[in-house]
Amino acid sequence: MTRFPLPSKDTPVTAQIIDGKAIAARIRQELAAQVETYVASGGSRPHLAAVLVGDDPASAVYVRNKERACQQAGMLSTLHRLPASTTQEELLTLVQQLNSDASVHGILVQLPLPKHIHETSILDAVTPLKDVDCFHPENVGLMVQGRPRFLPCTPHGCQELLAACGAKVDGAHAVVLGRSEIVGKPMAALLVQKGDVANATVTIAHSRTRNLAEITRQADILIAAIGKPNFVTADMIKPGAVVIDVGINRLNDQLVGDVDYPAAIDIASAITPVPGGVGPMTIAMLLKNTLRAARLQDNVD
Ligand code: L34
Repeated sequence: MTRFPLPSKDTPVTAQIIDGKAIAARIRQELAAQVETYVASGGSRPHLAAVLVGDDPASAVYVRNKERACQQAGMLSTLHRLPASTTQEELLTLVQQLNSDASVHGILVQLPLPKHIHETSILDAVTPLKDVDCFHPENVGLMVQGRPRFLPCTPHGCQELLAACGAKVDGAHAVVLGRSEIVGKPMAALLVQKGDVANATVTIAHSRTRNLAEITRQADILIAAIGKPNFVTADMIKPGAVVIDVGINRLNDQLVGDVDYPAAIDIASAITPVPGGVGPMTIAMLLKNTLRAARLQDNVD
């Protein structure tokens, strides 16, 4: 009889690497086809207006990636580049101008904004039907109530990655590490909902959580979005867990996630790399929302 070694502490299994770059490329290809079908049937060609204030080099890379992805999917994109010295009033005027421009379907104000600008005031000014980030309180409310107009890009991208790797989310314990408005809070809201890639038991943990490792060790699904390089160490991961690393940190000229990847790879059953994991999915989900925004403005949906 042939005996196969069972996975144990002594025989580490290497995790499945969840290829976000490839999954995002496939989704973008499907979107490109949907755009052509939509335009051929008389719909508007989706148009994203991106606003980049200041000269944060990372933001410039992300916005450039977004623009390129739009164009590759047959969507229009316009970049509004403003100096770091832009006043809140000037930025507000631009947002209002984009709100009333019928040729623009989606508005993206790249974060972070310079410190002298009140972020919430700007984001609240984006008209809800063009809010492709799903940051407006009306859209967050609709999403939390399970009747979304848009889905938030990064959390939705994480959900797509969980679906793609075949993670069993239904009934699982998902621990979301981080409580930001852009990732942690909406991520938890999506995972706890009734539906596909959802129905999880969700814990939100954060910088003030007591006995953090004890909690993360209970996670069947661990979403790391705390913004600290290599924060999640081996002892914080349950063997066989699915680990989604949302962090993008620059450490000694290298991109690293929130998870100590080399250590985690021998413990998790599946894990996203950084780069090439969640980042590309955020962009693919933004494109999805931009097509949806065009449909909303065309009064198709
Ligand atoms: N308004 N601001 C708004 N919406 C967003 O959804 C974002 N976010 C975050 C920062 N500010 C935002 C992004 O777009 C983070 N983020 C983002 C998007 C894309 C990528 C990373 C972060 C990305 O493309 N990452 C690549 C590596 C890029 C590189 O080389 O630096 C990756 O493979 O992870």
